[in-house]
Amino acid sequence: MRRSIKKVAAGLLATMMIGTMLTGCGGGNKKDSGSSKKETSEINIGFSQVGAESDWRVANTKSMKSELTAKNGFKLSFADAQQKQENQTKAVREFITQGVDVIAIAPVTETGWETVLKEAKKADIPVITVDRQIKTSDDSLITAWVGSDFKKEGVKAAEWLIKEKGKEKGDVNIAVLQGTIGSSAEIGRTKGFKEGIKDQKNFKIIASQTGEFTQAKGQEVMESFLKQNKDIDVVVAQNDNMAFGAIDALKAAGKTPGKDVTIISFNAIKAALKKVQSGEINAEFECNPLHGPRVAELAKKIMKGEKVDKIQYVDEQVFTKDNTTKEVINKRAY
Ligand code: GYE
Repeated sequence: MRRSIKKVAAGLLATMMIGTMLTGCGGGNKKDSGSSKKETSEINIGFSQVGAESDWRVANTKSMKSELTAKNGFKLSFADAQQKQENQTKAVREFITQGVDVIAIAPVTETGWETVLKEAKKADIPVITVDRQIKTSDDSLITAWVGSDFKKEGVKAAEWLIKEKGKEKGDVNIAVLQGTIGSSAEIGRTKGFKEGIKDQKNFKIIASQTGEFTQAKGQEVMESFLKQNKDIDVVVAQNDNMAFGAIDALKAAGKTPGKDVTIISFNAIKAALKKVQSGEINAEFECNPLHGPRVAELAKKIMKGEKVDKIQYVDEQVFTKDNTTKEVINKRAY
């Protein structure tokens, strides 16, 4: 599709310039400029995914793969970075060499992207970020982003805990299982939660360490927390798989998760909602992984030269025992 765009681009330059002058919306991307595109040809899209570290991630990959299909007008090149940003940089460079039309990135970390994104811009390839965000000094390096407001999720978790335990007389000891350090999901959830509890003098974060968003590491870190601190009142797991690992560690230490220790988690995948219903997890802060349809729509619009919203947040809920009914669980797609 790119070659055909380049051919028509020169002829349309004058029209585009007039259009831009009239509407005043040039945008950082050349494909925002309103040139007509061949709607029938396939869109080559390269997607650099974080890895397969959690059930959330697996659901996210499934959603992307099931939308970016030949039937929907896409040719997908998929690259699994195995949680390593250097693999993502390599993948993006390969996509540039291949001459894809659009690059989608679910970034491991927020920073470290400047050079390779400049290379994509130079090659005139729009970049959509998915799920986590990227920090750049130049806004035009990213055409659009779709994902969750991680800081808001952290704030909501703090508000819930204040309602639950804010009036307790003694200290409330909190242990945090952080996600991948430097990922926007970890940064936002950590920041939001800390800010949310800052005026709550009896809330004490007594331990905080990364469990890399995986169940095995979540369990391992929880075991070491329990060795160091006997009186943990609350566990904040920044994703469900780490919460599952923490639950196993607590049980092995003779504690009843959800009763002896309050468990807060993020994502709200089906298996976690079942644990909310059974009482092992007390509160779930939803994070929707089903970004495939939005990314497909964005890519199509960008290729048609339509203007797109730069930032798209998805709506999210809080689940506790009261609203986690059988129907809610059965309806859950991930
Ligand atoms: O919570 C976790 C995954 O970036 C929102 O990454 C995502 C997080 C999600 O591994 O399960």
